[in-house]
Amino acid sequence: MGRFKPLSTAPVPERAILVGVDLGKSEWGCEESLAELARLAETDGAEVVMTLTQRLDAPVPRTFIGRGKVEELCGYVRSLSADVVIFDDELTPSQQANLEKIVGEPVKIIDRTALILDIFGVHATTHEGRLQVQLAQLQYVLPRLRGMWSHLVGEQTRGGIGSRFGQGESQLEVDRRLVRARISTLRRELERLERRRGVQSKARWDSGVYRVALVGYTNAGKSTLLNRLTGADVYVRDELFATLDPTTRALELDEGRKVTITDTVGFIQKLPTMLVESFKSTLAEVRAADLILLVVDASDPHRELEINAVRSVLAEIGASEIRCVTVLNKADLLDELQLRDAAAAHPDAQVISAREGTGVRGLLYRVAREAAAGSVTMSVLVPYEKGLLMRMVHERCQVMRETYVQEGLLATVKADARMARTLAPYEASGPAAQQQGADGEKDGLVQDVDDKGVPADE
Ligand SMILES: Nc1nc2c(ncn2[C@@H]2O[C@H](COP(=O)(O)OP(=O)(O)OP(=O)(O)O)[C@@H](O)[C@H]2O)c(=O)[nH]1
Ligand SMILES: [Mg+2]
Repeated sequence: MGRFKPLSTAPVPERAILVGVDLGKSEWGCEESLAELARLAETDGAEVVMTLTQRLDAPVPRTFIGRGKVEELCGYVRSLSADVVIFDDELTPSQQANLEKIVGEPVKIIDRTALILDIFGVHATTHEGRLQVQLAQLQYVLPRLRGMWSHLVGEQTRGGIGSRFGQGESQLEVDRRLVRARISTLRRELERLERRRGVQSKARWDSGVYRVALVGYTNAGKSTLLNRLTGADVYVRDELFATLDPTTRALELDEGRKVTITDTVGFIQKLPTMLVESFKSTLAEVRAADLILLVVDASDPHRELEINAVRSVLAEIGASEIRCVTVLNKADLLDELQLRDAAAAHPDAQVISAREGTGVRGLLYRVAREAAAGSVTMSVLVPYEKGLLMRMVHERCQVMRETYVQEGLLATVKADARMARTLAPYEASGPAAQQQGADGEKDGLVQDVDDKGVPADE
């Protein structure tokens, strides 16, 4: 009977030792950064069994940490039966190889970057997201290729791989070539997808609509806010990098204007450069925004550091010029004094709780104000056959008064710069427009701006 007892399929968490080096340079203390690394490790399904730190002026070239520390590490790996050692900073390929040799198989030596790449691999759900992660993983792997990563490249390389070390130079060269080839294929495929998306968004009726992007440190509550604002159903979890793929939803403001709002990948300190590079198309959503809502977990003790980390990624992706409003989220976790402090540190911020819904109306009002800023008031006469344009007037402008006259829709609107350009050819300066201003209200033709604003012909 016992012979066919099924094996347990529940994954056993890998036992991880975390290693941090305090170089005395970073804004983030070594302890804080390691605490975050521990959360990343747990998100990736590991169990942290110990943390080791060392104070150094500069990393040791051969092994990153000093010789004595390496010995100490080896001791802990044995006594705690660790499966993996995770360094908080990026190791060079040779440091990684040297450490692996000293600590010995089958213990894996990885760094923060590899860990983040692993989490991304699990959380990417769209085709494009997966390709982006794969590209970043292969770029990470290429200089570290010693045989053990080749399974990532595809079936064709599996046969030749024996052990991790001591394989022939030629096989390694073959592997490298395959990885490089795969990298260029992925790049081409991503470019193709990006082009196609560009074409699609040009064709979409809402291109040119005011765009809001939710940006923030991972776990700040971006997806919760999107869900709250639009009734979307984006994955929310108390884990890091819960969301990778961008989700965009339309949102109608009280004054009738439609905006789109996009939730996307969270940022983190020491965000691997190759990830920023590979996620170009995802991050393009941020760059294309008219307004960034920088969502902050106001209850996090590292709030200010997180804001700085987000700002520096924004600068890195060329988005620092975009209008940005800070949103202090999770206000429900703060007491009155803390709330006052947070608001004093960010006097221009909107304070909300995405989970409870408090402050969300104020936030929407703020978005409406931002969207209206820089708008111009103009009178337009849109012919009846321009159905799409009429719809745009209702959904993207604030309509102050409107009259249906013989030639079409005569309206006085507040339009943002983009809409003003679109509407310029239809600007009404003739007597009809002036008439509207003079007696529109009297003749009863002025209609209230209705909520939907969608003409019946669409
Ligand atoms: N108490 C409280 N918790 C919140 C609030 N907003 C979000 N959370 C919680 O914070 C955690 C992270 O929320 P998400 O919305 O997934 O955060 P995110 O910014 O999308 O995170 P990533 O996708 O991982 O970058 C979840 O457990 C949420 O329930 C809030 O206003 N108050
Ligand atoms: Mg999210």
